Amino acid sequence: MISAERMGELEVEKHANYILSVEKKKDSFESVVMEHLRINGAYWGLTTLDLLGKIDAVNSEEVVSWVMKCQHESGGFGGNIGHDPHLLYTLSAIQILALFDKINILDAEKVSYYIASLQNEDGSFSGDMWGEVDTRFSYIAICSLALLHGLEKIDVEKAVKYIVSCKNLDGGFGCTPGAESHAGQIFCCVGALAITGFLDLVDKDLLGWWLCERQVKSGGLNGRPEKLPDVCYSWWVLSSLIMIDRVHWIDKEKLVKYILDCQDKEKGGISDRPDDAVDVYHTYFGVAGLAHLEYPGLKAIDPAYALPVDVVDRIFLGR
Ligand code: GRG
Repeated sequence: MISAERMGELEVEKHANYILSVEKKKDSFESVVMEHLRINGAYWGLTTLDLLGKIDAVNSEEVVSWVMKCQHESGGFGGNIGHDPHLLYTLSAIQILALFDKINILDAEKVSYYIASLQNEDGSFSGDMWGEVDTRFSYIAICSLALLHGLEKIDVEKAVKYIVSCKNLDGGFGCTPGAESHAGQIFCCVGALAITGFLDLVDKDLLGWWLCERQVKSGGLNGRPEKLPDVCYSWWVLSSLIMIDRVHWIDKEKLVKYILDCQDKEKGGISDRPDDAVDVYHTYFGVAGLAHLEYPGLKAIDPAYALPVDVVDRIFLGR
């Protein structure tokens, strides 16, 4: 493990205060643009606080009661109270409840039925009733149902076949068959295959090579060839590399430095690239990336479920 002194300082207190302040400033630019996906923002912010050891600063009863108000009669969740349900928001709702050990207040049958109803004949998943298909939704359905112990509600074999049909010659995966490989979609496909126990369908050396080539001179990672680095890929790329056992193929020390360079050292928060404006999304994936890099003092995070390891253990091992 690399010592904190050699790596530079993570501004733990400032990042925690930044996350808590975004929630309080309801009229701020960030709060307003996040209004429709508030539940995603809450998952990013709360998971960050948990990784930093600061989740006790939050009133969990208030959060849980708000999350439950975002549930639609179909069983799915909207991004905010009164908004239409979508798989994107349903996973965040389940993850937030998991953080507070409150999954049991859900009617798991109802939520699982909503998710299963979005599986298509070819095994793919639509995000909601309007039908857009994307491997993001395959991951979300599989991850959500696994957390609810309800994977038997879908045709897992067909779901896996569809994901494999999105695999490209470079070893990566895209959002639909034939679509360009992208680190975000690779995370989704590898995560879904990890959760269902089909990682043997990944060409680990070929994909590992493509993923470690995402590291650029500054130490940061991009999401596909010729693109700019972005802190969020510290999550999408590193999680994928960990799941296929190839994380030692990147320069960890340089990536830690890149993430730390993206901090707002005065006001807290992390941005996509050094000196850009911070937001909750990049703060989460920066901190989660550092957790994957074993930065001292952070909780470990599970690369497939995107939840702290102790939360995942509580769900699957009952401890
Ligand atoms: C629980 C962690 C978690 C995820 C839920 C929504 C989801 C499942 C996964 C999203 C995966 C994804 C597609 C991530 C990429 C996001 C991103 C930065 C897209 C930007 O794409 P471009 O083309 O950017 O604008 P580049 O970097 O290619 O220039």
